[in-house]
Amino acid sequence: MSELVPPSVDALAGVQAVLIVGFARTGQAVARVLRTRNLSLRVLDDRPDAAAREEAARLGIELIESPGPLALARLIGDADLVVASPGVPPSHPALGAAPANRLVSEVELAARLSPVPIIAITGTNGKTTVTSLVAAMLAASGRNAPAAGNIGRPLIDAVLAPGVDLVVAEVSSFQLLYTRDLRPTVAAYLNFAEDHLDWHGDARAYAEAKAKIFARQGQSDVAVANAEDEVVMQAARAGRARVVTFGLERGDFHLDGDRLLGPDGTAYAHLTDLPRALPHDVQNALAALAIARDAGADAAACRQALRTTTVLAHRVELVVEHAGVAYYDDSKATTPSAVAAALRGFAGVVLIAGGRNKGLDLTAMRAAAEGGGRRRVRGVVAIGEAAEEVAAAFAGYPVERATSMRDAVRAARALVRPGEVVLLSPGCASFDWYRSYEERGADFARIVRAEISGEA
Ligand code: UMA
Repeated sequence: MSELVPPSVDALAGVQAVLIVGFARTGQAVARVLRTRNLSLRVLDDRPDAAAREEAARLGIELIESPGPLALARLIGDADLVVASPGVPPSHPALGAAPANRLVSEVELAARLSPVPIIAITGTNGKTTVTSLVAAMLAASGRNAPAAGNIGRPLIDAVLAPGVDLVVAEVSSFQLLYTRDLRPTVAAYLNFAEDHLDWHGDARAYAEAKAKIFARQGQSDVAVANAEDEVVMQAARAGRARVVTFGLERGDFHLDGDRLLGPDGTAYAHLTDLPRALPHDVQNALAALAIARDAGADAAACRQALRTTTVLAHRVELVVEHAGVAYYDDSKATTPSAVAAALRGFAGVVLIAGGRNKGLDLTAMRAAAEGGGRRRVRGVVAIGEAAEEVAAAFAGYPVERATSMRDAVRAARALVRPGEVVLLSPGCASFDWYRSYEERGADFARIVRAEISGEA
């Protein structure tokens, strides 16, 4: 186990005026914390909703909406610190204008203010699952270790909550970009595939942001890395922390036959003990074990958590089985690499894919569908703004186009045969048709159930 040392740089030395950019969940949590510290606070939001306006009024903070260039220059000039919400892109004029040494993400601010150690978990896929599993393993070991960050609760809220021993933070590339002093006691980088190119600009910028998770670690810290992912391993080796690896075939934590083993030969589970054992489920379990053990969880607690945690919603979640066909909601898969991870678990799939492409190469979905010399996809239903790109990626396959989720489900049901699965795994964001991937998945599940019961 690594030494648990809290980061202790005082973020607020010399800071009098703070500008918060983005005033939703994150910005509001930052404001509530900073308001107690006698600072001059302002918030900027281009499209505040009613709740944001109300909260600004309640806190007595000036909310500036879509300032013009002159007003923006003045706002930035007046601020000693600019705190960026994760969803505000680097191309935003406020972030472009802020001097680099005064610009921080909320995760950076939380790390600087944190009195407790932070376990940080990043990667393109599996972050939320691994974060929840690690938090469950630590909780079962008697530690007060809430999950926070990209998983939903702003990190700044969790690190300053009373009675907390340590925090398990899911961190996205958005949250890592403007970090400098973040030094997780245990940092994990699960895997790398292209994502969010519309936000970061290119794959290199995205990879550089992710690699920051290890950059400030010292020798007493632990870097947990995927032994089977070269981008991840390079980032881990470039840091100073002790590297602990995981992987299906190789790594300190690995799969041996049907057993999940630790570096000293400790067996944590058989595949049949896991609630579901698709290849990516096993990778996630091995990663969680590596992280939790190095953060101080007991072996028995880890075993218990592995057996009892449930599959998170919209992640290859079984909706229903009917007439020999299983319907899965994998709406959380917003990248081709996440689609690939889901496809590896199945043989005959009718895939519903598409939505709003995040600037990614969708042909990667086809490569995954044909990986290992097996044709995993038998038919495709292309949806949303990216329907034509999906159809092009799967040229030569039976492809139907659908202009609503109901049409998509009907088209998939017409294509699928008994023994196969219908998998909603879009490889794209949901924002063309929905407000969130959750809404998309829920709509899919509702329509599937309605169509089936209509037939029964
Ligand atoms: N805004 C602007 N100008 C812009 C963009 C946004 O003013 O150009 C304003 C919006 O009007 C809005 C606010 O910024 O009022 C939204 O900020 P935000 O997008 O950072 O939303 P939060 O509610 O603060 O949620 C963020 C994360 N959202 C994103 O990264 C997009 C949440 O992750 C996270 O849980 C939360 O902080 C806690 O700190 C969500 C997410 O979708 C789950 N993450 C992405 C993913 O998982 O793929 C990375």
